[in-house]
Amino acid sequence: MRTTPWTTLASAALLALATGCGTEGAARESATPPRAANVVTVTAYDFAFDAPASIPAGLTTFKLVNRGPELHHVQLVRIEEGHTFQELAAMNVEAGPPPSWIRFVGGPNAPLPGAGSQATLNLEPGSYAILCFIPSADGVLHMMKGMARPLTVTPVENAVPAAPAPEVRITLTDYSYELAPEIAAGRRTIRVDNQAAQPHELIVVRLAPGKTAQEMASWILKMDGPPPGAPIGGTSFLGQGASNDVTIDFQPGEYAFLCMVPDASDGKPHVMHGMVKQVTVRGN
Ligand SMILES: [Cu+2]
Repeated sequence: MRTTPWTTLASAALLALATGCGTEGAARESATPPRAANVVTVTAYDFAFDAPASIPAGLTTFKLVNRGPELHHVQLVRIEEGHTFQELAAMNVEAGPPPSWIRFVGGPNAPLPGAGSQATLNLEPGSYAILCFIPSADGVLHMMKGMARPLTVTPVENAVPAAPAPEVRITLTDYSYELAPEIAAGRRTIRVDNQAAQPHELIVVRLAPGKTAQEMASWILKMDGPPPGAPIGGTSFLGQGASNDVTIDFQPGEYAFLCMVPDASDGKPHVMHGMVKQVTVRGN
């Protein structure tokens, strides 16, 4: 039986990103979520999350603050009825594909240590987990070191039903990023929709001067030498039909979008299936 780990490759690459020399321009943690979303701050430490145990349903902005020094992200997972957080926490996540009773609903992807990132999504009531799939240098995933905690989303009346129209849309497919319109410099909210059969993520990397997305893609697979860019957020794994709005401060320059989700058929990260895109952000 083929085993397709659902975290390892993605996470190993992010680990190396954290330890390489960063470039300027990491996303700044700051205000103004779109409209009246409930704001939930999740603080990541080595190795724990500080987060509420229970939050109301509806439009929610997750603000990740990484107190590091290692790299962390927030992976929100919805647990279907009949299953529990304890069941999920006890699984060996590297031993095979994800169980059928969880759904990847995103969350803010990794910023540099010391920085922040954010993602907004519409949460339905139910049982969730907050996880970090990123490993330490010893190869052990942070979720196995304590970065896994349950989150209960409680029903509320008059939950904010949906986010306002985004400025930019990114559609995830097997295996590409469809971006429209182009991103202009400034603080932008991007709706990331996964319409593909497989889960995908959006790692946003601000490229160092003169570096390309292809160089980033090559580097992320080998992690040899300093990284040609710095992570500034994005969304963690999104299952089919899932959607996140990410808000990022873009300076003019070159950016890379990458997906390191292991492929359902061959286990290789999606970047090896061509899921990498270079994006130019122009000044106004
Ligand atoms: Cu992908």
